[in-house]
Amino acid sequence: MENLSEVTISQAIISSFMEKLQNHLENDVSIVGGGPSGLVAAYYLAKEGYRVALFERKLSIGGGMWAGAMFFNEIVVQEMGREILDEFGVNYREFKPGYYVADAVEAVTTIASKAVKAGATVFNGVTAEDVVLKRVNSQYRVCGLVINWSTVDMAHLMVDPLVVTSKYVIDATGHDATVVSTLQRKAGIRLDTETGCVVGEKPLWASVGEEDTVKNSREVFPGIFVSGMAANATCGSHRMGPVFGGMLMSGKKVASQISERLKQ
Ligand code: 48F
Repeated sequence: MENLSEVTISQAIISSFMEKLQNHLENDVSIVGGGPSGLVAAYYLAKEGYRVALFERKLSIGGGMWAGAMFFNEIVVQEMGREILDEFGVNYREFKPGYYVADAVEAVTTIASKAVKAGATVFNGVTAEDVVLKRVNSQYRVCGLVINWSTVDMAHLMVDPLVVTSKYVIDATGHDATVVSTLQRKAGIRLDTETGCVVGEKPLWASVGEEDTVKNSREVFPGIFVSGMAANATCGSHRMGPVFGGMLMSGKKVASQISERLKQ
């Protein structure tokens, strides 16, 4: 029998996690939300060599993609987005012309694995509770995230958070658009939307929702981009239900927009 030291096991975990966290106190891109759009964005940005941290408040990443629809764990991807399934190596089959189905568990695990192997670091069980806002060249700009253990919030404990800085932040938090919703409540903040605030999502309309989720994936305040369902909630478009091409394309689009900025 091997003589295992319990203390060494603990030391390994603590020192390795601390190193990971220290390495991500200053990021090129901090992504909030590990659903499909956040994971895809993480993959493309990490692949280009940027320092990317993804914060997910739940224990598991994958967001709304795990369960397909009503726990029928299959996802539908239309023509838009098929190239991303190909690029990630997710298997799918054609159900009818233009409608492809994939196993939801394979889709999540493959996309997540590719993102992590490309170099993105995932911090699960961590909630982004606010943003860091600074005046840069006489303009306010989001410069990072205020983070805390999700368990602190769940237990209603008063524990001060930590802060990570970031050149860009992506709100990929799904229907609730939690990061920009928090930002818009601050005095003097006006988002780049029709109302200056989070407009709110409209009822389900698959084709319009899907097109808009890509269109609306953009910077809505200096330093912060929205992607996926958070983009439609922020800009006031429709939800789309269990079709995922738009989510995947949205993550790719914000990654490319941010990459262009980082190169400037
Ligand atoms: O909702 P979600 O999967 O986001 P998405 O990428 O994809 C939407 C689809 O899954 C589906 C849909 C497509 O037909 O409409 O809903 O837009 O994942 C969002 C993730 O963000 C996490 C949340 O737990 C979920 O896993 N999240 C939300 N707020 C925070 C957060 C926060 N403040 N801090 C950290 N994580």
